[in-house]
Amino acid sequence: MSDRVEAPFPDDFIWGAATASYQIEGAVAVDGRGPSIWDIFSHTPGKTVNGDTGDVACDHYHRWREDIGIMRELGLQAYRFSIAWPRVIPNGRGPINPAGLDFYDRLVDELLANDIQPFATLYHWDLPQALEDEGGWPHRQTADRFAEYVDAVTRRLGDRVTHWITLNEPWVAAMLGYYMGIHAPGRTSLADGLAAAHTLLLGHGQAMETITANVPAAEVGITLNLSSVYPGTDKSQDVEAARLADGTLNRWFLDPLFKGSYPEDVVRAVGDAMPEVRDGDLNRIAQPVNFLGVNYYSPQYVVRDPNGPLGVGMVDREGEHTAMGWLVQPEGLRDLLVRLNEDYGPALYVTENGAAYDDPPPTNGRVPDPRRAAYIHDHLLACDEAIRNGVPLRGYFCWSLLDNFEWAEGYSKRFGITFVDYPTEERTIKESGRWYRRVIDANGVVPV
Ligand code: IFM
Repeated sequence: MSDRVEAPFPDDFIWGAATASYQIEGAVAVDGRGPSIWDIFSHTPGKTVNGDTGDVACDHYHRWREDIGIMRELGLQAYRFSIAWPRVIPNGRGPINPAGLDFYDRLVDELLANDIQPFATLYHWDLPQALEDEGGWPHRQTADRFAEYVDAVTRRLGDRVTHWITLNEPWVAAMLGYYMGIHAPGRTSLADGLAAAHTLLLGHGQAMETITANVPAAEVGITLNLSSVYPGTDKSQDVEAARLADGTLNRWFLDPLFKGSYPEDVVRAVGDAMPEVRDGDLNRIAQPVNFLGVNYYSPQYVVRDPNGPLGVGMVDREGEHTAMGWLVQPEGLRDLLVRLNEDYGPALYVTENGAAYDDPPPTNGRVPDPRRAAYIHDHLLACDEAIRNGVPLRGYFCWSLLDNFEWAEGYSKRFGITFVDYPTEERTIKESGRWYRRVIDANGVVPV
């Protein structure tokens, strides 16, 4: 019996799921991989919940065939994964490690043999530690090192991978890593955070040039963590605070990428912490992309708070929250997609969306996770609304294919549509995954 379709999606819409190298691969010292900032950070006492590290993670480095089998069972049309820079250039500069590239070569071949389109992300936060020792992302030359690495990867895989994402969530890499200190490498300077963000954007621009030279037919984009930012009250000071918060989270990246300038209001607010921007940088950053990747989880409600960063504070709202404590609000995704189309206009993919919940372990091969299925269901209806409002949304990737290493939260938070029993590495597709398969088969939203 075929499903009742609540919202049909366009015929060429792409359905996928996403992961990232350090979160799933494990095998951190295998086949010549060098250490990344996350190896060092996660091994530093007190930095992750339970002292968890990515040493083994989902052992995807050894179980990738089985994981492609799961993708097939889910009916995925595309798989977004990231490539680990320290596998490819273990010291961040200098010789390429062929064994590191071989791993992704095999993965891509097997994906294609199974009719699953690879979407490769080139940087999902695992900077080689050797480059952090030279100054890390705040150091301008790191963009050159990134372009060298991108050159090596795209020469090897560019004959088969057509969709490339330069960076995942540069806001998180820069701000949580260099300003708030809660992600690797754990620095706590606003100036370092902003300098890191600028080098990341510059690296994106240089990578765009490299990829288009090596793979002229490639579709290339960048993925940002974006949100709809609303004032917590209608007081003018909170409306202003929300505008500034939108500036630091969204416009700080969107404006340079799509308008070739940093937003003036935020430039004023950060004052002396503003990084050096050289002539030509913004032109390089603003080269046209083929698409923008949107990672959306939750909206933000903002008030003026004299003690918060730049005078901004967050407030919470009543309603459903995930295990991360994040408010569930699908309208935030609809508003965001509509706004991106109105203000910037690129083709869009939702490259991440999903939820952590405290799932029970499998019983008789089943993991009931109705709240996750409901979360994805409601966010897909929000995507449908956006499409009906003229938004050029091309695809949706749920986060995540597998439960995995959730950064500072370690293994305590499960985002997968597939359950991973870490002691045995056994995988079980959750009920949300079985439901997602029905969505893909129907090419539209079906009841949970
Ligand atoms: O797990 C992360 C992912 O690496 C980047 N985007 C958000 C996810 C959930 O926190």
